[in-house]
Amino acid sequence: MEAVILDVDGTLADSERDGHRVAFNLAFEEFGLDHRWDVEQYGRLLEVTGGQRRLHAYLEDEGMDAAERDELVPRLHARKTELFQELVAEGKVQPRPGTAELLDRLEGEGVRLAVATTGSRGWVAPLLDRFFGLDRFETIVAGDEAPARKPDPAAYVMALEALRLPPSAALAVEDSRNGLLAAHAADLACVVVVNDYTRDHDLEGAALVVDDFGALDVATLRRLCDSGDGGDDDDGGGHRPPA
Ligand code: XBP
Ligand code: MG
Repeated sequence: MEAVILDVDGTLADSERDGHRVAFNLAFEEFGLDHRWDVEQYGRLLEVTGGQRRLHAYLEDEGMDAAERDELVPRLHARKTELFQELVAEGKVQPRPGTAELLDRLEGEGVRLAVATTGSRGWVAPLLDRFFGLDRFETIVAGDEAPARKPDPAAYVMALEALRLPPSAALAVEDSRNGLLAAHAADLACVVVVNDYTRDHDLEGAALVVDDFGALDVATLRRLCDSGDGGDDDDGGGHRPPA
């Protein structure tokens, strides 16, 4: 294992319930809209990755036509991104326990670090810099750069290209089914660290599912990455979920 590629929302950062969800609600309020996403409803809305896509899906369900959504969503989402950054700066969003320690241990053993997230670069870079220091990630692929969002593999494929590594030399760390599917579609083995929103997801095919980062050490990650056969799908082995 030469590199670990980490997801952000729900994985490196406990960012959804008290971060993005609150930022969306504050943006709705500022725009004079009476929508409010409660914790349980937001868990369902997370099935749609990407904040703008999530807003489009929700507002379409609420009966807003495409023309009005096309005008509103970019503005609403841009403000939401600013509000989310303010929440991060106020300490309302924290790294998940054990993440900084794991990154230290990985670096200590010469493992290269990268990020592949659906989130917007506008908040991704400042959050990673605040929590971990930006320069420790050799490459960061955010939702803006990837042509498609998870479960599409684009972010992971781009991260592997930037690392100049085959999927067999890297391991993905995710929190959700969409993230696991994206990693597998990029032929990466994937460890899932679940959270309250993703504990009940179908995580079939994950190399390992754990409740927190305390259960992860470099030797375990190395074993899980190196146990695959390069993801050769023909024999049904490797990193892809069982057929
Ligand atoms: C999670 C997402 C993101 C965040 C909101 O991304 O789907 O859309 O919910 O961020 P990941 P934006 O788990 O891949 O990090 O509003 O910037 O999209
Ligand atoms: Mg995630």
